[in-house]
Amino acid sequence: MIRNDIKNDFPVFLNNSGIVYLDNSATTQKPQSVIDAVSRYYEYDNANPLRGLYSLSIRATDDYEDAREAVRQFIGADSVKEIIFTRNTSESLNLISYSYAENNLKEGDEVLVSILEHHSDLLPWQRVTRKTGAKLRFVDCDEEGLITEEAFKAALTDRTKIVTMTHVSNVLGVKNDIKKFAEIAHERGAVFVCDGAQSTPHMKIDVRDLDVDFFAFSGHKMLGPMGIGVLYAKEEILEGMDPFLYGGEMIDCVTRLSATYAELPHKFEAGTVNAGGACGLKAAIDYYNSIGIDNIEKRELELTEYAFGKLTAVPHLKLYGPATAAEHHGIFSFTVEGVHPHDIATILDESNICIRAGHHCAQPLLKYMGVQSTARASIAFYNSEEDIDKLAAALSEVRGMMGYGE
Ligand code: 7TS
Repeated sequence: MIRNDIKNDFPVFLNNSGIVYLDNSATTQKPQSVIDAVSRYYEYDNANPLRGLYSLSIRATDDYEDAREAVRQFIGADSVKEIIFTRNTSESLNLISYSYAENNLKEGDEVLVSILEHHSDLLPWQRVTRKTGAKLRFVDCDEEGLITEEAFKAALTDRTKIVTMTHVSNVLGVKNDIKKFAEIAHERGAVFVCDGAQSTPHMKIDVRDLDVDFFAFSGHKMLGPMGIGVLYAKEEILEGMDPFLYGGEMIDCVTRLSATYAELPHKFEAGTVNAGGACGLKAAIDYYNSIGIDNIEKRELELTEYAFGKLTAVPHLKLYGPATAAEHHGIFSFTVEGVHPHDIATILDESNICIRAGHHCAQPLLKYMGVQSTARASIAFYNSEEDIDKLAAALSEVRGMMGYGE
C-alpha cells in the first residue's frame, strides 16, 4: 500500500501547491530523505573519498562504498566490482562504446539496436560503428511498439557482436522481454546491453536473472540526485576492458611513460567522485525499500490503468503505443487533433500541469511512427487519480482554447 499522503514526503509538492507533475520519465521528484542524505554528507562527512588516511576521509569513502553496496543489492549483482558510478545513463552507455565496443568491433561486425532507443542508446553506437567500420542495424517494433521474437531473431546475424536495447521505451512505455532477447543474443555469440533508465525506477531489477552483460541507469530518474548514474557489467567483461577516462584514483602505479590501473571498479572512476550524489542515491534506494518495489509496481499499474481509461475517453486524442493499458508502464504519448504538442504542454502549464512535448530524444522512433512530436505524460507512484483527472479535464479543453468547436 502507498500512503495517501505520500506527496508530503516530497518538498517540491509542498513548495508548489497544486502542481500536477507528470514528467516523471524525464526526472522524478526527490523525497526529503534524499535531500537530507546529500546535505548530511556535506555537513558531516565531506572529504575527498578514496584519498585521505584520516578519519573524515575514511568516513567519506565508507559512505561512497556503502552506496555502491546498496546499488549492488538493489539490482541483484554478484559483486560491488560490477557497479561503476557514472554521471547518468548517457555516460554509462558511452563508457561501453568507448571502452568495450571500440576494442571489440572490426569492419564487417554488426551492432543491433532497436528502433525504440533514446538517443543516448543510439548515438554512442553510431559513433563507434563509424569509427570501427562495423555496421549499425535496427530491429523495428510492430504497430503497438512491441518487438517480437520473430523480428528480433530475423535481425540477428552471425556478424552481430553487440545487441543494445531499452528495457522500457521512454516514448511508448512498452517493455521488452530482455531476459529472452539476451538469451537469444548469447546463443548467437553477441553481448547484450540493456538501457534500464526507464525500468529501474519502476520494477524489480535482477541483473543476474536478466543475464545481461551491461545494464545502465540514472539516479535522478529514481528519486536520487542528478549527476549520479550506474553502469553494471559482468566482472569478467570489465576485467578485459580498458579504462574510459584516465587520471587520478584509477591507477595502481604510474611511471613517466606508462601506468597500471586500479582494481575494479575504481579503474573506471577517474578523478574525484560524486560522493554526495552516491549518498543521495543510497537514500533513494532506502526509500524504495521502505515502501517496497512490489507496492510501487502495483500502485503504478493501478494509476496506469486509470490513466489509460481517462485518456482514451478524451475526444480527438490519439494515444500511441500498446492497445492494452498495462503495457504502457505509466508512459503515455499522445496527440490532440489539430493542436501542436508544444501548444498542448503550454496550455496545460496554465493549469499547473507538467508534461513533456517534443521528440523525447527518440527522433528515429517518431519518424517510424509517422509523427514529428507528441505530448507525453508519465506517472510515478506518488501521483494520484486526482492528478490524472486534472490532466484529462485540461486535455478535453485544449481544442476549445485553440478555437475549435466540438
Ligand atoms: N535512456 C532512456 C530510455 C531514457 O529515457 C533517457 C532519458 C536516457 C537514456 C538518458 O538518461 P540521462 O539520465 O543520461 O539523461 N529520458 C528522458 C526523457 O524521456 N525525457 O527526458 C529525458
